[in-house]
Amino acid sequence: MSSFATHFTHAISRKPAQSITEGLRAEDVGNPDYDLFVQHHDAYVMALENAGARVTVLEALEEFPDCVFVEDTALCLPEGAIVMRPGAPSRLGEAAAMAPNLKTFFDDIRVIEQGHIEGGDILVTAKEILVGKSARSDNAGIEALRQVVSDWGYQVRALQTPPEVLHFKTDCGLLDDTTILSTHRLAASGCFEGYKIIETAAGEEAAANAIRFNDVVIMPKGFDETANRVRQAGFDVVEIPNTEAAKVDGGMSCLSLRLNPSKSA
Ligand code: CIR
Repeated sequence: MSSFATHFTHAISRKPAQSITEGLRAEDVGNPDYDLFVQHHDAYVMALENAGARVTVLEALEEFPDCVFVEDTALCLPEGAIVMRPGAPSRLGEAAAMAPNLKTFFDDIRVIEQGHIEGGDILVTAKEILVGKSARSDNAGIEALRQVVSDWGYQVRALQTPPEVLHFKTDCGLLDDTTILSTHRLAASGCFEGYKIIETAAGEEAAANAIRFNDVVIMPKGFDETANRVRQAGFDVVEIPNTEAAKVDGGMSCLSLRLNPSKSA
C-alpha cells in the first residue's frame, strides 16, 4: 500500500553545523565527531536520492547547534506546510529559519503560534496524525496543530510519548499505511490499535526511528535483528550509520523533512 504518508517526491535536509558539539542530549556520551557526522549525513542524503527524492540540502546554521535535525521545525502535508514551535528554547529560532524554504514548495504555510510542538513528536499515517505529548510538545501545541489542519480534513490524535523518551518517533516509524515499527514499551501502551506492529528486538530500541521513503525503509545501521524482522515482513531495508547523530539523540526521521510539494518546485 502506498500513500502520501510513505511516498514523496522531495526532501529537505540541512548540513550539520560544527556547533553540533553543543547539541542537546539527554545523556552525555561524548561529542559527535563532526567529519564523521558529515559522512553519515552524506550517506543519508544519498539514500533519499536513491529512493527517488529530489533533496534540497540547506546550509548549516552555526547559531543553532541542533539545526541538522530539520524534522522538528515543520510538518509537510500535501496541502501545505506547518511551521512548528519547538519546546527546546535553543531550537525555537530554527523553525523561523526553515519557514522561507517551505515557500519554494507550498503556497499555504501555516504557523503554530501557541504552546509547543516539534515534528519529532508527530507520526502521520494514511488515516490520522498521531502526536505524542512530551517534554517538547504540550497540549496547547497539539491543540494548535489540530486547529490548523482541521480544514484540510485531518484527524489529530494526542498520545503520550513514553517517559524519558525524547520524541514520540524516537520510538516508532511508519512502514506502510497500516504497519508501524515500534519499541515494545510504546506498543504496549495500546496506542497503535488497528495497526499492524513490528516490534524492535530487545536492546535495539534505537532502531525504531526508521523512515519509509517510497520503496525503501531507511534504518540506522547496527540493529541486525530488527532489520531482519523488517526485511522478513517484506520491506527493502537500507541501513545508514548513525553513531554521531545518536550521541545527540538524533535518528533517521530527524534528519529530513519529506514532502510532496503543492506547487511545482
Ligand atoms: C534535540 O534534543 O532536540 C536534538 N539533539 C535531537 C533532535 C532529534 N529530532 C527528532 O527526533 N525529530
